[in-house]
Amino acid sequence: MNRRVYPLVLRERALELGARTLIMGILNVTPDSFSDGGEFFPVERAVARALEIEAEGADLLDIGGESTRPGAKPVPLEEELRRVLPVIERLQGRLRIPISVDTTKYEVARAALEAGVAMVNDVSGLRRDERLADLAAEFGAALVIMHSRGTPETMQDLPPSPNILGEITEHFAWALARARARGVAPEQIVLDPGLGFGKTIEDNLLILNRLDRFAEFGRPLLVGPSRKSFIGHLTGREPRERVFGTAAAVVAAIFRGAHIVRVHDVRQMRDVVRVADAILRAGETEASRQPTF
Ligand code: HH2
Repeated sequence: MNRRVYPLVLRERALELGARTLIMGILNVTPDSFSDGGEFFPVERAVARALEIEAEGADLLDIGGESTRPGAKPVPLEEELRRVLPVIERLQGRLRIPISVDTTKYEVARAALEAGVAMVNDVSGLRRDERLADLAAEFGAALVIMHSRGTPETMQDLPPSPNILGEITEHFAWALARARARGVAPEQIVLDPGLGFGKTIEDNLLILNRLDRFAEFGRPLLVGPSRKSFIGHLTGREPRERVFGTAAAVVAAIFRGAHIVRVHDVRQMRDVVRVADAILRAGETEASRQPTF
């Protein structure tokens, strides 16, 4: 399979997505995240982990202050700001890789952009507040539009979707139109089917298996399988023990066209991605050697 190459604009930078898989390293500055809860909560530890994530080979750093694990309670605005802003501010000028803020709140996204982040990762995919698109347009920042069923608080109580791929496709079409209407250029947008967000185990597996169908939107794809519960279900392992399961999902995603993988275990996934990318490229070279008739 040939992965399509796209430019991605992140404020003053432009990245070429698709020639190799980019790694987005996760930094959860929360006391209750599902897989690394509390570990990086104090500011100093969060900053140290951010620098380590870059050193381990991440291409992007995603900082979040609100846990989105199933059943998580929403975090008040002031608290979310108190968690993420000092970390973003302390990282200015200390990281070479672009920073993304994982938030659904307008005020948090604005403050993070003013502090220098280059990307807004909206797990509500503009459903919570379309003004996140206005911010992406105003700052020229990249915008991740993710699909979620319900909110983290409610998503496990929803009945399963009768057609998860159709539901995601419909959401992408809607959100892309909303983003365009609010002045966001296509080159600023990344799409993410939102593994684990109100999806059944079978849904998550199907999304990975059919990821290539979302190529129809002509935008790069981000996938976040890292340590998620469908991997726990298949392996019987606790979140921190899901590194090999995550690796399998990362390779599958790459072979179905993922441009960015969002992971906790950056050091390990760097090797996984390198090998998978090399195999993918070998396939492409082989295809280009075929005689044409
Ligand atoms: N998953 C989580 C959070 N943010 N953003 C994108 N774009 N895609 C994802 O799949 C995604 C995301 C949930 O994982 P994690 O950050 O590890 O946990 P928590 O939300 O509990 O902090």
